[in-house]
Formats: sequence, C-alpha cells, structure tokens
Amino acid sequence: MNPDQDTIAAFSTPPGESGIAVMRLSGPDAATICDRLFIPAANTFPKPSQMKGYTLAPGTWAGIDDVVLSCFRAPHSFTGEDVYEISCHGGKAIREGVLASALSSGARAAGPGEYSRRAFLNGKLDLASAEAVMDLIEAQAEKQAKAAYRQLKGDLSNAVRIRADQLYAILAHLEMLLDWDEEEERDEDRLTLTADLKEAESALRHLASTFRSGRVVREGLHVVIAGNPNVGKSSLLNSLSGRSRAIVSDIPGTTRDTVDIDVTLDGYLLHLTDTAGFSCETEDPIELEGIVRAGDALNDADIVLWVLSPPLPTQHARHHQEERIDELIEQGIPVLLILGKDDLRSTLSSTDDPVLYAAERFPDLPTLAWSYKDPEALVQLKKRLVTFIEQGELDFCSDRSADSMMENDLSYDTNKSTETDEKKRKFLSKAHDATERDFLQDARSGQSTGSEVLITHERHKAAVDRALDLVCRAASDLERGLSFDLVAITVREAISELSLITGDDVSETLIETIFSRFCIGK
Ligand SMILES: Nc1nc2c(ncn2[C@@H]2O[C@H](COP(=O)(O)OP(=O)(O)OP(=O)(O)O)[C@@H](O)[C@H]2O)c(=O)[nH]1
Ligand SMILES: [Mg+2]
Repeated sequence: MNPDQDTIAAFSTPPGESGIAVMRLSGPDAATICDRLFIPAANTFPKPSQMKGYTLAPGTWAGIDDVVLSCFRAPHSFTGEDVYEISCHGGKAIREGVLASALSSGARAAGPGEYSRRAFLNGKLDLASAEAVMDLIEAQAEKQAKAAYRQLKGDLSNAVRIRADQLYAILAHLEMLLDWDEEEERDEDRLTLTADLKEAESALRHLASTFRSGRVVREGLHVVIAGNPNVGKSSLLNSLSGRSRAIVSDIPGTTRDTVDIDVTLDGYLLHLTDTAGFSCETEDPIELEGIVRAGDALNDADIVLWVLSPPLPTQHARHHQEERIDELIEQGIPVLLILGKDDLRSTLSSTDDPVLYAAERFPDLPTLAWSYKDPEALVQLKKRLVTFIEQGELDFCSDRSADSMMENDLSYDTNKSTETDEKKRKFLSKAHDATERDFLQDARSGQSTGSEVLITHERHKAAVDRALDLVCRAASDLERGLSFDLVAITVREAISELSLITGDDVSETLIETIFSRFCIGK
C-alpha cells in the first residue's frame, strides 16, 4: 500500500508522566480500529464509524484505560483524513498498551512528521506553513512563536504568491508578444516589461532583506562578550541574564571556558556567551585553550560586546586587542564597545580612560557606557540589543558616554595631538547624529518585525535569492535586446524557484527531507 494512504498511529504528546497523553490515528481504517477497541461509556454515543464531523465521547479503550475519544471526520481534520484522537492517562505502561492495541488492530507506527506530510499532500497546509508547525513547537520566546504562527497561518506563502503573481503577469505579457510578428515588436513593450521586472526585483529584494532579522527571531541572537581579562565580562553576562551564571572575581583569568546562557529579551531569544579574557601574557595551557575557544565563539557571533575597562592594558596587550577587534570588523561582525566600570571614571587619569581610548582608536565603533552598578546602563544595553535585532543597526553611540566625553573634553584637549582632536570631533558629531537617528529608530521600533512578513528559514531565503538573480538576469537580457522567448524562460524559472517555498511545485526528495526533520506524532 502507498505509505501515504495507510492508517498511522503515534502519540503526539511527549514521553514521561503526565495527566493525559494523546494518541492520534489517521487514515482510512482509523474508524474500524476505533470500532474494535473503543466502547463508549453510554449507549447514547454512536460507534466511532458512525460519528459525524467533530465528536467527543468518553469510554474505555481495549480494557486498558478510561479515555476520551475525539473524532475529526475527513476532510475536516489536520491531515484531511479521518483522524481519531485517544486521550488516555499519561503513563508509560498505558501509552505503550494503547499504541500496541492500535498497531495490532491494523495501524502502522507513524514516522517523523507523517501527519504534517499528509496535511501537506492533502492540501490542508502548504509547505511553508507545514514547516512553521515545527517552529511553533520549538519556539522558546514570544517573538519566535509569533513569527512561526504567522507563517503557519500563511503570511509568508501569501507574500511569496503575490510576488509570483507579479511574475506571472510579466510572463503573460511576454507570451502575448511571442504570438505577434517580430516586425510588430515595439520599444514601449520592452520598456514596460523592463520596468515591471525591476519592480518585481525590488519586491523580491525587500523580501530577502527580512531574513536578517527573521533568522535572528527564529534562531535567536548570538551575543558574545569578549575583552581582556578582568574587565567585567562575566559581571556583564550576569547582569544581562539576571542570574549569577558565571563566576566573578578580581583575579584576572577567572573565566577559563566559554559560559553560555539563553535569555529572552522583549520576546526575543538571546544566546549569551561569556569568554575567557584575551591575555597575551599567559602561558597557562588551560587559559590558552580558553582563549582559543573564545576566538571560536567570536566567529559564530551575531554581535560582539567588547568590554574595555580601566585600567587600560599595556601597550603590547592593547595592540593585540586592537588586532582582534580589527579582525571582527573585517569579518563584518558587528561590535559594540562596552566602556566598562564607568562608575570608576571620575577617579581615572586620562591615560586609563576607555572612553578616550575608544574615541581615539575606534572612532567608528558604537559605544555604551557601562557599570554593573547602574540599572540605567542595563536598560540602555537591552534597548541597543533590541534595536539591533529589529533594525539591524548599531551605528550609534551612547548619549551618556558622549555627554561625559563632552564634560571631559577640555581637560583632554590640552595634551592631545590635533589628529586626535579631529578624531574626537568626528566621534562627537557622530554621537549627536546617532542620538537623533536612535530616536527615529525607537519611534519605528517594533514595526519592522511586528507587522512585516519575515523570512526565517535558510531554505526560503535561498529560493528567494535564486528567484531574484533570475529576475535581474531577465531584466538585463531585455535591456540588452535578447528575444522575448529567452526572457520568458528565465521568468518561468524564477516562478518555479518561488514555488519551492510554498510547495506548489516540489520534488518528492525535498518533501522527504523537510518532513524527516519533524518529530514523531506531528
Ligand atoms: N567598579 C566596578 N567593578 C566591576 C564592574 N564590573 C566588574 N567589576 C569587577 O571587576 C572584577 C572582574 O570582574 P569579572 O566580571 O570577573 O571580569 P572578567 O572580565 O569576567 O574577568 P576574567 O574572567 O578574569 O577575564 C570583579 O572584581 C568585579 O566585581 C563595574 O561595572 N564596576
Ligand atoms: Mg570572567
């Protein structure tokens, strides 16, 4: 028998003890199996095979347990087939007994994702919506769950179909022109079609651009805290997580291994990693291994919080630190400089001030004045991280560090070179521009990820990117005067890339790959 047409059974609730557990039967023999195993508590309830639409009935199951039977007759069920759900007590022996009775009465044990696969094959869900089912189950943070739910309800598929429709309209125009004689080809048609393709291109480009925050919403933001030893990295991790997760001490080199903790911030999932300090003097093999691991963590970061605190390190250590930060910048990894131990600033000499050091050496990096003693600094840091997720930008500096720089400006001007003054001026003017931009971003914040359809899966992004490339190629082919039939082929390919997202046109192998990642019982 076709494996998509027999009757399958599996528990949809997880293993372990629970008040109730739910087994689902789906397929043509589900009613017959239930007729055999289920006895309604009262004779007012019909036999399962005579139940209509959605029905609930208490009774007993194969003499094993008291259960509640829920019936969803095809096509009004999750899979589109007859589905019966048996809610029994949630213990190991009962679950095993209930499942074994269903299997011995003709059902087959369902494999991973088989219910969702049937829902897809029976047209109850498109592919993007079916994929969202797993995202919804796995969601740990509110924004993850919301994005998954919107995708499940078809928002992404609709957005993709709107773009595919745009391309279908262009294709129809091209095919109409193909029926005409070549002498009749008019320049206006070529111009109109090129303009339409450019519009489709920009709509696809916009959709692709949502992947940056979409991926972060679905997978969480990897925030890595790094810096030299003893600058307050572990204290920062503890403040951000609200827990004493990492050991804090005034002994440099306290953190040896990376320390991870997941937290939610404004409904977003954050993976925080504290790292060993980048000491360039140590020969301790464990500390050196910690430094290697810190380097690995940096490579996987979505954003690095680099902590600079007083007293500033030696010239040699500074040089190493600068090389590391420059490497991050080269790799395109966003860095927010945390100007730590801000509460000590009033006692510092100019040569130990991280604010001036940052302004001089990294005038283009955003900064944040930080002290674990200051609750407002924590508010500011969280705000920066949320803005980074929603807007994708860190291109601003903290008002507080800029203001305090202004206060100290005079005393510094006396002993700094003019080149440094120029850098500082640049830094300060950026700070003020940034404050204004920050305000605008705040006003918009929440809107981009709140109301916009997001691409959250690598697979969907890759398909949109391929469609985008093809649309760009079609537009340039038209401009270069290539024939309409060749352009039509490229547009058709772009449409078929988009249909991979919704599953309107997919191979059996792709379906297999996608649903095999699901859990059993879903
Ligand atoms: N005054 C002040 N002290 C701080 C601040 N943050 C951390 N400290 C102190 O600085 C010392 C080092 O803090 P940690 O958080 O352990 O620093 P670390 O960077 O993780 O150190 P290693 O793991 O050794 O690299 C501790 O004595 C902290 O109490 C701060 O904002 N202000
Ligand atoms: Mg530490």
